Amino acid sequence: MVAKSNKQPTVCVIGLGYMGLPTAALFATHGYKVTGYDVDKRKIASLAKGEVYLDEPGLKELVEKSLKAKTLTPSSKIVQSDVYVIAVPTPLHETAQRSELKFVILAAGAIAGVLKKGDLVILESTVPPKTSEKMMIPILESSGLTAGIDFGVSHCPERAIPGNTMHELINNDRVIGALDDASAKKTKKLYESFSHGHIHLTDLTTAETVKLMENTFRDLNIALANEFAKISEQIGISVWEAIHLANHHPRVKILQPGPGVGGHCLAVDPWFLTEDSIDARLIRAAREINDSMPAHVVGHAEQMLDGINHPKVAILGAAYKPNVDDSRESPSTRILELAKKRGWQVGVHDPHVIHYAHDLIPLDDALKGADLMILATHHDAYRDLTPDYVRGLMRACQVLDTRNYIEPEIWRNAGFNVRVLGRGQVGS
Ligand code: SAJ
Repeated sequence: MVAKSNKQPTVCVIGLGYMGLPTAALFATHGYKVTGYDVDKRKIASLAKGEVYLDEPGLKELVEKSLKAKTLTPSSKIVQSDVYVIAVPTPLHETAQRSELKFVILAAGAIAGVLKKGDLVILESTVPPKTSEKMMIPILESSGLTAGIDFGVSHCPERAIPGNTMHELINNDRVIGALDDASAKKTKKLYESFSHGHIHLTDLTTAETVKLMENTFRDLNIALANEFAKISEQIGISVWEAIHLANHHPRVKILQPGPGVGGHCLAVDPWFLTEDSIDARLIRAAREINDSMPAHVVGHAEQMLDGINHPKVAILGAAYKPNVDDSRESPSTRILELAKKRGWQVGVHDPHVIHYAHDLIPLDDALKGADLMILATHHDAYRDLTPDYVRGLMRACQVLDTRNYIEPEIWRNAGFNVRVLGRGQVGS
């Protein structure tokens, strides 16, 4: 049984990344004293100066407010608190299609060092089923305390979409998996402080699985759209029009094809769900289809560049989706690597991304002398690109649109060779 107290518990959020910082700021503006911990000292130093390093609508204001009110304290060490919220990355393993849980292990180990009776540990990071029960609780119990008797444990996976994080954190329903009723009650009370969504209670392992199922559902639906795109190219129709028409059926909601699925979630979570399963053929096939899309795009590019000596390609967009600064698992990176492998000169531009594994250059430099412009990410900033402007910079006037973003007829009438992914009738 977790000890009862009327005092507002203090909260320590471990990991101030895409979800940790927004969550810390929400607790800190809804009645809790929060310590925000991160291993990255630069993040802590930025926050201490009042600088917010994430580009999420509404986040800056909340962080500034809580820093000013001193309800959020950035810290380079885990401070003893009543509640610990683990929001660390859970990436794919470097060498296998399975989870890398070292950051959760480190966080749980550090918490075990300061854990006391009556505390609550909430895992927010996305993890494979049974991680809380089989991995996290034993580490926490190395403190000498017993889960469910001395301290509470719950899993409250975040379900907000990057680019609209604050709105979704506040308004989406929440699923809380808890070890026991006391943990469930305490966790619900915490999240109710800022959440307008319904809070659904379940056990730890179900909550872990629900989160993975949600992202797998989306990944699978996008794989279907991508397979439809490839088939439509062969048939000679536009997949975009076909999907639009099919979606008028009351029970059909096909997602959009594209150059592949990026980001830290959809490209990763289905592997977490299947890592110990022998019965997951469909999920694995969907992952493979989505992972095949960058090569499919480069195949189109290869045909369009046929006969051009020392081709130069401009890739527009390094982020994994429009209007965000996140390039993790971005299909653009894979397109870039495959293009370089073919010996093409490549210039990449992105108006939002700041930290990228490759060079980013100004738009004009990327387009200057290029033989093909690949629109990889449909940022709003690219809306204003006109054929007249682009023609003045490029060597060969060719566009490959992977997002059905441009008006092909306008560009064709201006003398461009245009291909749109999934549009079979158009082409070279
Ligand atoms: N994409 C397509 N076609 C589509 C939709 C998306 O190709 O029709 C691509 C995007 O371009 C991008 C990738 O999929 O490369 C993922 O983007 P996304 O916007 O679908 O999702 P994420 O990864 O930004 O956020 C997802 C969300 N999950 C679901 O919608 C089920 C979010 O709610 C989760 O909180 C997040 O994963 C997470 O953190 O798990």
